[in-house]
Amino acid sequence: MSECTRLFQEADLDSNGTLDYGEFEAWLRSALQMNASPAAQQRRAVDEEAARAAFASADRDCDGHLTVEELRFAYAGMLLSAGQKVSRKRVARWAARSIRKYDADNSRTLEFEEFFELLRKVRFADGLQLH
Ligand SMILES: [Ca+2]
Ligand SMILES: [Ca+2]
Repeated sequence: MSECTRLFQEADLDSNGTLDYGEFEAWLRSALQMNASPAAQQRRAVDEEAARAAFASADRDCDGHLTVEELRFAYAGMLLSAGQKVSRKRVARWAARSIRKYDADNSRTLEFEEFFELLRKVRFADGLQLH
C-alpha cells in the first residue's frame, strides 16, 4: 500500500472511498494535534515549571535577576545533581559565557526569559539534565 493510499484510507472517515474536504480537514487537524500534543505541550509546561523552580533557587537574593555569581552557584548545583565533576574554572567560564550569550537586554544579568532560553539550549547542547 502506498503512503498516499494509507493516508487516504485513514482520512476517509465514512469509508465511502471518497475524501471530501471536511474529512480531510478533520483528519489533518487530528494529525497535527497528535504531533503537537499532548506530550509536547505537557513537556513544555513541565519544562517551564522546572525552569521557574531552577530560576527561583538560583536567584539567591530573590531580586528577579541572576548575576554571574548566582549563575556560578546554579551551574555548580546542576553539575552536582547531574553527578558530574564540578570544576571551578569550568563553572566560572560557563557563567560568564552564559551572560554574554543570553543577556538579550544587556543588563549583565539574566532575567527569567533569558534564563529559560539558556536552559533550553543547555539541555540539548550539553545533555545536562536538570531534574
Ligand atoms: Ca539575584
Ligand atoms: Ca538581561
